[in-house]
Order: sequence, then structure tokens, then C-alpha cells
Amino acid sequence: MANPLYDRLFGAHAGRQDVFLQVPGQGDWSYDAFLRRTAQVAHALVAMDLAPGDRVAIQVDKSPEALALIAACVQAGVILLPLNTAYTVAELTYFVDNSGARLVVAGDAARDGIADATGVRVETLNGDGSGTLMAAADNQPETFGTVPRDADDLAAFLYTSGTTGRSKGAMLSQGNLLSNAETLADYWRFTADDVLLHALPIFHTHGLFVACNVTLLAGGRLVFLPKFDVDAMIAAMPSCTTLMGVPTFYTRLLDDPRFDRDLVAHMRLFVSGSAPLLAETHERFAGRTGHRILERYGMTETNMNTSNPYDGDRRAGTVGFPLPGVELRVCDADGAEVPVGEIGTIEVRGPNVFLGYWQMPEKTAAELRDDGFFITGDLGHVDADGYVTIVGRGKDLIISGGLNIYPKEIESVLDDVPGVLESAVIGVPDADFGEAVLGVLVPEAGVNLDVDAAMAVVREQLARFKHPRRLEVVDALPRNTMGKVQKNVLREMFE
Ligand code: MCA
Ligand code: AMP
Repeated sequence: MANPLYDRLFGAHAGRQDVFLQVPGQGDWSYDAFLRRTAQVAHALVAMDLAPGDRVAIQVDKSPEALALIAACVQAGVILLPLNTAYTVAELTYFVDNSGARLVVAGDAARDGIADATGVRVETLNGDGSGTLMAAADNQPETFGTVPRDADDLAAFLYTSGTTGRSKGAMLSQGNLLSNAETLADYWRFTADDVLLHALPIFHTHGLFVACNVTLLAGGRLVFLPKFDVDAMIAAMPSCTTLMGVPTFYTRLLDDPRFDRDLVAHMRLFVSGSAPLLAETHERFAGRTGHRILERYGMTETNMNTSNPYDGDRRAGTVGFPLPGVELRVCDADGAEVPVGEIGTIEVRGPNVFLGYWQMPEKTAAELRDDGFFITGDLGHVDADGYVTIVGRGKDLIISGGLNIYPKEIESVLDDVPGVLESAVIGVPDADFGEAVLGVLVPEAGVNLDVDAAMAVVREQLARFKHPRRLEVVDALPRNTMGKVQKNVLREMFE
């Protein structure tokens, strides 16, 4: 095939007049209309001098046009770099510099700041479909000669934070994305009759490469909500067959009495992932609706690794079995496999596993073994029936509402606040987000710390979702004999 990802996800639907995208309150897009817009945007990208292999950083609100831009990148062989809309200009500048992006597409509000900070060409695309990129696409032809690509060619960079230092660009190939979408569409029995209620952002693996790609591959329909909102979810549910969400979606839905058995009796499938779904939530959901949520486990670097079965026992608190084609082992620190049932680090290998971190060969070598297994950093075990359970994380990571937050990044900002001697950032249990960020500050001798001023510094530099919900001041951080900060002690103190 000429461009496997484009051909299978998009090209296969050429000329179809039935609805692909429904935006409540804003109208429908047929497959045909969507693909014609995609071709126009691909022409616009080429007219802006983008060549196959170039990178485009995309920080835009969710909209049909935003998805058309993503499809256009695939059609033009351009590598897409989807970015969280919450990122500040300071955060974004790093991604643009590091990736060597030749074009940034952002909303009107961020345009000037980004252009000044990066020096890279910026075009706009707003949630209402307006902006300079779309204006440039308007008069372009509605067909585009799809650029040939191989399965090994890069399709996307997704930036993922690390325990140390700056974010790394995970390089995902066409083959990584396509193979995983094929496996999932088959495993979860997606067909052209499926209508997926889409309320996730489209700048992460879950909302983009799982939800959109699986639906596209099956030729189904997306009901596209700009973001998660309980009222909008309940209003849209009757016309949908499937939902994919993070655990916060499910706890928020359960908190609403309108979310009941009648509302979802017609639904085919509820999928959860990106963060642990409490067994208690799984059971409460089953009791209320009669549906067992299907929990699966993935990562930015690997797409999806495991899933509970479609038929058969969806076991609460587990993430199911390795997907077909994915090998999973549980290892000790030396990479030796541990016996069944014992806890170790989860490693995975398969066509889903990324090609490495962009221009970071040492980091790639540290996480990808010579035999192709990727060291996930998640701690887990496999039981005698083959179900995988994740019990924790070896990496110092907080997952809040399905978004990953690395304490180190926030600590670096807090440590630079005048009057702060040192800081530690931890995750504490949160009923809504699963975990919430808490910062602990140690003042320099004799300083009376102004916590509000410290928060102001954080606000300026970091995206809102990373902001500590609380800052606490202590005289000293608890340390072990090696001098390492004991975060478990802090967690016990502030839980
Ligand atoms: C919003 N805020 C958050 C979060 N989201 N703070 C911490 N964690 C968050 N996740 C901020 C808002 O800016 C707001 O700030 C305040 O918290 C309350 O916002 P609220 O209106 O309650 O939040 P929301 O807008 O309703 O969003 C919550 C959400 C959303 C629906 C859970 O964060 C979401 O859609 N999360 C999904 C993330 C995702 O797609 N993860 C997949 C990653 P203020 O009060 O100042 O206004 S891919 C992945 O993990 C792997 C590959 C996998 O396995 O899938
Ligand atoms: P990221 O690579 O940033 O998208 O985040 C991936 C991480 O999310 C994994 O390494 C896990 O720690 C976590 N994760 C994803 N799905 C699940 C799940 N179903 N249960 C527990 N943790 C999960």
C-alpha cells in the first residue's frame, strides 16, 4: 500500500456520504466532506513548504478541522506533534525547539506569544474552524495525491515527561499506530455500526490513536464533544454505542442519578484506561448499569498493551491479557523474569512498541532492551489465569484525571522560587481525579515563605493541570540514611 495509515484509516472511506463526525449543536460531517477538507489542508501544508518528514506542532482546541489537520499530516507524510492545549508558551517552546518543528498551529490567543518565543512560523486554527490555516485551505483542490509512506516511517511524536530532565519525544511509526488500531478494533469488535461517544482530548494516545483510529478503521461514527461534560454526555448517550474514558469519566457519571440502567441499556461497550480504575468503581458501575467496564492498559510509547476480554470475565482491578501480538513479561531489576504471581516491572514487546526517543539515544537505550522489550516502569504481576494486574509505578509519576505529571518538573520550578530552600511534590488521593498534586516547601533559614507568591511562579510556567492543589511548608524534608527524600513519609503526613 502507498501510505498504509492514511489508506486504511481515511482513504478507505473515500466518497462515503454517511456521517463520520457529529458535533452536537454544530452539525454533521460526512466521511466525504471530512476527506475533502483533509485534502485541502494537505495542500495548504505543502504550499507552506512542508515536506514529508517535517514536523508540525499542533496545539489547538478539539474540532473536526483539528482532526482534518491531523489526517492531512498523515496524507502529506508530515510528522504530527499533538500538544496539550493547557501547555504554557514556556512549555510549548521546548517541544518546538526539541522537535525542530517547521510549523506551529495554535489558537488565536497563543499565536503571538508562540511566534515570539520560538521564531517558527505560526498558523492559527480555532475551535470554531476559523484561523489562517483554514483560510489558506479554503481555495485548495479537494483531492490530494497521498504521499507514499512505509510502515517504518514516522507518523507522530508524542512528548512524554521523564523522571529526570525534560520531556522526550516518543517516535511512533505508521506501523505502530496501524497495527495497534487493527488489533483493538478486532478485539473490541468495532464495526461500521458503532457510534463512539468521544469526550477525550485529541492530543493524547487515548483520545487520538485509540478512540479515533479504532472508529475510523471500522468505518464507524464519532460523536465529538469538545470536552467531558456530564450534561452533554447524558444527552449524547442515547445515540451512541460505545464510550472510551479515563476513570474520572466513570466516577463523575456515577455521581449523577440520571446515569442509570435505562440510559445505557442499548450501549455495547464501555472502555476505561490511562489510570487505574478502582475495583469499587467497576463494581458500582456494574450494579448501576448492568455493564462491566472493559479496562485496558497502555502507554504513550507503546499504545495499548493489554485488555480485559470482550467475551469472558472482565476482572475488576486487572488490566486483562496481553493483546494479540504483544508479548508481556514481568522482570526483576536485572531483566530476569520473575515467577508467576510475583511482582516485578512490566516489559512489553510487539509491533506497537515505539521506535525510540527523538534525538535521545541514551534514554532510548535505557528503556528499550536489546531484545526489543520496552521497560514500562509499571509494577505488576500476572496471575495463574494470565490476567495482568498493575500494583504501582516504579517511576515517580502522578496520574491526575488521566494526565501524567512528573514531580521533578514542578519541583524544579518550586526550587527556584526566592526563599525556597528545597521542595518535594507528591500525589495524594483525590476522589475526582484519582490523585492530586501536593507541594511541600522548605524555606531558607529565617524566611517566612509567601505561598501565594510561590503559586504565582508556578502558574506562569506550568500548565494548569500540573499546579499543586495545595502547598505546605515544613522545616525539613524527611530523608533516609542515603539522603533520599522519603516521599512515602510525606504521603502519610499529608494524605
Ligand atoms: C483539568 N484540570 C485538571 C485536570 N483536568 N487538574 C488536574 N488533573 C486533570 N486531569 C484543571 C482545570 O484546568 C481546572 O482548573 C480544574 O482542574 C478543574 O477542572 P474541571 O472542570 O473539573 O476539569 P475538566 O475540564 O472537567 O477535566 C477533567 C477531565 C480531563 C475530564 C478528567 O482532565 C480529561 O479529559 N482527562 C483525560 C486526559 C487523557 O486523555 N488522558 C489520556 C492520556 P481551574 O479550576 O483553575 O479552572 S494517554 C494515556 O494515558 C495512555 C496512553 C493510556 O493508557 O491511555
Ligand atoms: P502515558 O504514557 O503518559 O500516556 O501514561 C501511561 C501510564 O499510565 C502507564 O505507564 C501506567 O502507569 C498508566 N496507565 C495506563 N492505563 C492504566 C490502567 N488501566 N491502570 C493503571 N495504570 C494505567
